[in-house]
Parts: sequence; C-alpha cells; structure tokens
Amino acid sequence: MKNLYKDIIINSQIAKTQLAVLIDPDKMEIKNISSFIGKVNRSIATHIFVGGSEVDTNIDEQILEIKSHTKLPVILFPGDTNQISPEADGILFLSLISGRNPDYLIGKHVEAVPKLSTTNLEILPTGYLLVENGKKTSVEKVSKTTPMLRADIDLIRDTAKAGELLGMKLIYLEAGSGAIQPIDSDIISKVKGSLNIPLIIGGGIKTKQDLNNAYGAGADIVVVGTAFEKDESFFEDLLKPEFKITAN
Ligand code: 1GP
Repeated sequence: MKNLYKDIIINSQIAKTQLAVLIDPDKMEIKNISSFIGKVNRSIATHIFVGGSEVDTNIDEQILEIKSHTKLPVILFPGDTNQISPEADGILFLSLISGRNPDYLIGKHVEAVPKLSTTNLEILPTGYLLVENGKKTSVEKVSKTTPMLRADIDLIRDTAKAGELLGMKLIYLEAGSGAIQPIDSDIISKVKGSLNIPLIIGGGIKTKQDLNNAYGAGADIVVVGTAFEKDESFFEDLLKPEFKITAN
C-alpha cells in the first residue's frame, strides 16, 4: 500500500520537484496509453492524476492500463462521483471552496461515500480554489460557481487557509484546464506563506518557465495536462537526468 500523503509531505520537506501529469480519460485512447506513459516514466513526473470535469468514460480499464506501464502513483482527480475507480491508488477528495455551490462543498461527497467505502483508495481531502484566467473554464460551467478574482489575493489566501483550518490536507489553486494565464507567482507565494500543508498549482502551465515560476513561488506539486495532450515533445524538456543525451 502506498503512503501518498506521507510521500508528498516528505518530498515537500526535501524540496523534491513534484510534477503531476493529468490524463483526461475522454481524451486518451487506450491504445495510446502505453507510449504516453513511457514518456511520463522517462520524465521527472512523480504522480499521474486521472480525471476531468466532464468525463463520460468508464475509467477502470484506462487506469489498469496506466498502472500496467508505470510504478508512479495514480491519483483520481474527479469531476464527479462516476470517476471513482477502485483501481487507482488515491483520490483528491475535492471541496470547491472558492465557490458556494453546496453540491461541490458537501453534496457530491456524501454521494461518494458508499462507493469509496468499497475501495482501498487513500483519501486526500483537498481544498480546491478556482481562480479566473481570462476565459470561462469547464469547472466554472459544470460547478456553476464563479472563480475568484486574481486581484483578490488576500481573499484567495484566506480561503485557502480556511480550507486548512477545516482539516483539508492539500490546497489546489486551479486556473482551469487550458487556462490562458497560469496562476500568478504573487498569488502562489502569498497563499504558500500562510499554509502549513502542501500546495498544488494547475491550469495553463505550458512551458518549463511556467513550471519554474510555480515552483519558485512555492508550489509543492504542479499539474500539467493540456500541454502534454497538445505536444508530447514537452516531455523532452522534462527528462530525468539519466535519460538526457549529453554531448560527449
Ligand atoms: C486542470 O489543473 C489542471 O484541472 C491542468 O490544467 O490542462 O491547463 O494543464 P492544464
């Protein structure tokens, strides 16, 4: 059994780069998983997240296929209860604390309990905050909540801190899948400065520079999905040292 949360904490303490590759099951065909995961394995990625806001697929088969090609932990990042799979290692048990829709604060969680109680998934209670990025994202549409304004940095910080004080184990600042602008460094550093739990950053991270900005500002885990879906050569920029070809 994996100790997902303990490992995240240890990695954060030793400042190990933690990168989660997000796979949206609706966008990944089973036949392509093996080659995609091969690239993930050669990269610095430490986690695989699986999920999306509008997933229709039965994800058990995809997770089994992913797990047959990697030892990296597979963590569900569910948009709804239909994305709970016993085949994964853990689940981000997300509360959308930037919004005020009771379904995404507690309703879906209650619905999830019967399903979760039949699994061995490690549950990672996560405060999830959606921050505006210049275009309407699927999280906003599906959850019918309004993202927080980038200018409201103190409110973003206090919302994240309230999540921690409620007992959440992780905070996830989300700009939304395919965001034009990732979460600003000053928001990351302000939120990080108030938290005693790990901080996840995702949405719109497309370049190594974006990644470095997020880590530099204090992100413990950065999530990348769309950039890998659009161009798998991005993995080449993120190779583990042993896979790098040197000049001599
Ligand atoms: C989306 O934070 C994740 O929920 C990742 O976003 O697809 O833009 O990388 P991208």
